[in-house]
Parts: sequence; structure tokens; C-alpha cells
Amino acid sequence: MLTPVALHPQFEEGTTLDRFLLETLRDHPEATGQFVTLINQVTLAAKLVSARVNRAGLAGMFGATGTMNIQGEYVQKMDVYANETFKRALEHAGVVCMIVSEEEEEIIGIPAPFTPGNYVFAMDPLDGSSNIDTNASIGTIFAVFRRKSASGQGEPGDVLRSGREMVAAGYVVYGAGTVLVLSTGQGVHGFTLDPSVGEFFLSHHDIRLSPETRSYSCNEAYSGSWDTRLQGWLSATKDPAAGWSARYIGSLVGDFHRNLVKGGVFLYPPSRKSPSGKLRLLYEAFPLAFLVEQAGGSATDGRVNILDRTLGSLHERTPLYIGNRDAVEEITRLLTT
Ligand code: AHM
Ligand code: MG
Repeated sequence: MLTPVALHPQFEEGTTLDRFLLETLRDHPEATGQFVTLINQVTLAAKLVSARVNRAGLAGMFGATGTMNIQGEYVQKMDVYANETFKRALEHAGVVCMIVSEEEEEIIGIPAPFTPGNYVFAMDPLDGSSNIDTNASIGTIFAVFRRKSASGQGEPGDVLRSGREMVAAGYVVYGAGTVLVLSTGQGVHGFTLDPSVGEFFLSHHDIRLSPETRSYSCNEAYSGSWDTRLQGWLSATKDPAAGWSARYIGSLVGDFHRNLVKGGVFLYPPSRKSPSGKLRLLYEAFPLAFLVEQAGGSATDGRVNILDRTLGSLHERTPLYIGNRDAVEEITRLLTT
């Protein structure tokens, strides 16, 4: 894992993501070169998707394509655009040996004549995309691993591994503004896109979760079929003396970003509708768990820490409890005793 390099105070304002990476990774030759190029290609794709999301109501990009993806969900036009844009940005750069996408059943190899690189990139290209017609926040979530295989195309073993092996994770939230949140294991930092100059600037340095939360995010309509111990926890939040409030968009990246900035806990438990949970381990739970731990929070599946899980199959689902440590630990304790 990379070790932190202190930021010079002059970088607190007007620091581009590019400069931030160069300054924080310059003493780590193992992390420069391909890794910086990878992040640069992610930001390029993010700018393209952000521009298209902003114009979606004008560009005929609202709504579904009419087909279903391998998860049995309706594919939105913007899902297709985001998936293709991130793939195109990464496959030719010589930095990844494989891509895994929520939108595609199989591992995506690197097509000739491009050269496979050192990293594995897993993504949900447009999380929460069913919200696009309502202008709610949506986003791209990604996890990065260093490959295990020696060279050539990646192999399943490069991605079927423990969450602890991630080297970086992040997301881009396309909301009132476009914000890229990134961690390389040296804290969590947010960069806001200034669309007038096309650059991401450091706007949220070293995000830390508040020590205590009184805000929860979940689809409460499903709670009638949750574990009764969790129903008890939810009932207790209704005590006016406890001072809780509820905030739920129905877009994981939007709900997570709000909770990261303001404090909160997000829950997606198993229910009759989704007996194994709905969210995907590799490109939703893993990267957000990496980020939340870097910000001082925690993530579990109700039993074990998300990052201690090992991926068994590409699109494996998991229950998810993520956010402020006190709330996640309390819920996990309730569900394991
Ligand atoms: P998606 O990846 O296909 O967009 O689905 C995942 C989304 C999450 O963003 C969100 O947390 C969840 O589905 C909402 O589910 P529900 O509508 O059941 O509350
Ligand atoms: Mg998603």
C-alpha cells in the first residue's frame, strides 16, 4: 500500500486532480505512470459522461433502451453511453488488463491492437440510472486492483479476490455539480469539475466522517420483510428523543456521497424482493467500503466487514450497511447476536 505524502498548504486551493496525483504519488514510482494514466482516462470519461448527463433532456438520452441487462434490469440509454465511454477511454491506454462492468456479463478483454496493462478496472458505469429522468444525482463507481497474473490478458484470478487487495477506489457523482471522489489508500479526497475550463479541482480535502450520525438511508418500504432485529433498530430511530432523520434518493452513489459529506448510514438489507441484497460486491460495495474506511467509517454485510469478503463471482450481490462506524457496528452487532 502507498504511504502518504503531506500536501503543501499552497495546494489547498486551485489544485487540479492531475497536480494532486503528481504531488502525492511522486515518491512512489510503483504507483506513477500507468496508474496516473488510468486516473486521467477515468477523468476524461467522467467529463464526457457529465456533459451528456447535463444535456440528457435535450439530447434524447432520457429513458430506457427497451432491453434488459444481465441483472434483469432495464438498460437506460445513458447506461449504454457511460459503459462505452469508460471502456473506450481505458482499453487503448495500455494500463488495464481487463474491465468488469455491471452492464456486461463477462470479463471485458483488451482488444487488439491495444496492449494490456497492470491494472484491473471494475465499474458500475452509471449507478442509479433509473433516476436520470428526474435529474436526481447518479454516478460512476469504480474499483482498481493491481493484476496478479504476469502479463497478457487478465485472468479471472485477477478479479476474484479479497476487497483488501484494492489499490484505489472512487466514484463520480453527476449531481448539482460533478464531483470525483478518490482514494489511493491515503485518505479520501473530492475534486469538483469546473465545466468552464474542463478541469477537476480539489474541493474536499481529506474527507472524514463525523463521529456520530443520526441520519439513515434505506428503502423503508421493504422493511416489512427485513430481519426482525433490523426492524427493531428501525423502530428505535422513530423515537423523537433519538433525533434521527431519513434521507433516501434511491441512487447509491448519491446517497453515499451525501452521507460521506454530512454523516449518515446507508442500509440495503436482504428482503423478500432481494433475498441476497441488491447491490453488487465488486463494483458497488467494495469501492464504497474502501472509501468509507479511509474516511473513518465502516461497511459490513451484516456479519463481516465488506473488505474482508472475497469475490466468488463477477456480479455477486451482497447486503450492505455502510457509513458512520457507530451505526454500522450497532447494526452488525444486532444482526450477529
Ligand atoms: P443500478 O446499479 O442498476 O442503478 O441499481 C442499484 C441502485 C442503487 O443505486 C440504489 O441504491 C438501489 O438500486 C435502489 O434500489 P431500490 O429502488 O430497490 O431502493
Ligand atoms: Mg449500481
